[in-house]
Amino acid sequence: MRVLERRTKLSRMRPSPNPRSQRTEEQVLAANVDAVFVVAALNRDFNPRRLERYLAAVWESGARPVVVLNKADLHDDVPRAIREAEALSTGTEVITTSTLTGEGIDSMRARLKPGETAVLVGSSGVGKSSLINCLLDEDALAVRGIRDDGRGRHTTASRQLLMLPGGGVVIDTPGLRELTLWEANVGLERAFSEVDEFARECAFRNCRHAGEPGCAVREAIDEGDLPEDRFVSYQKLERELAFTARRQDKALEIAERKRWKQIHKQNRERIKFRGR
Ligand SMILES: Nc1nc2c(ncn2[C@@H]2O[C@H](COP(=O)(O)OP(=O)(O)OP(=O)(O)O)[C@@H](O)[C@H]2O)c(=O)[nH]1
Ligand SMILES: [Mg+2]
Ligand SMILES: [Zn+2]
Repeated sequence: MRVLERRTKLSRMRPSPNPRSQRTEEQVLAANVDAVFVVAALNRDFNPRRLERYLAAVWESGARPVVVLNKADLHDDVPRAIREAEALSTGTEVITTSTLTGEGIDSMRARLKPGETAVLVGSSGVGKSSLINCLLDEDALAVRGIRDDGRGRHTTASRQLLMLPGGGVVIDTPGLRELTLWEANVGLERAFSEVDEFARECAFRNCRHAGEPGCAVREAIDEGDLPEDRFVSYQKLERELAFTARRQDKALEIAERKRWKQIHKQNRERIKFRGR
């Protein structure tokens, strides 16, 4: 049997409880998965900017993203919610689910082929564990109690891997409070492919889209072809990535300096030893 190599890696910057002592470190959220279900809840907590951020990270990972809008039973205009989410999810499938009514569970199953692995990611309380229980058709995972308003609490404490009756594997993860991109050059381009397409039409190759003549991005915004907040969001993530990259370089530099100090120290000791 030939084992096909699967290499995907979903990462974020490791968050630190104390921002001042923040170490610049990668945290791998899932490795070698085929699909990532990005779960959001269709209630007041729905945050379009957060969804874009997740999608950039997933595209970068090499796995295919699927947007799952859960708690569809709580939304009074689901088609509109789908349209809005689709506008933020270029190239990504968007499905709606409800663990209460069972809506969309089959389409979620259909997104996972036998033998494939999928991970569910998203904020705490969006219903990741509840969705997996529905996929399994049994209450295998603990979910947050109805009476619990869940402020700041995480029900799932660690990753769990479960086999689906259909042959796939799903991984439940604890809810994420934040997702700072670690690296997402390809990811950002794919998650914002329409911005990228406009940018290709700019007169200058290194256009910053900040008022240069012949800027196709600005033109698209003025014409209403590109929502301004979508572009603002793209730029924000671009800046964030540049900032992280500088910190990564800095962290490398510090590690390198430490290494050289060590080498110099050893050399000095060797010289001292020889001198005796
Ligand atoms: N109305 C409604 N409530 C839901 C739905 N799915 C889940 N819930 C409720 O949402 C709450 C949170 O669900 P969980 O499955 O524990 O959420 P989670 O994403 O696993 O949360 P963490 O483990 O903390 O990351 C529970 O009270 C669920 O009963 C849904 O489709 N509709
Ligand atoms: Mg959970
Ligand atoms: Zn431009």
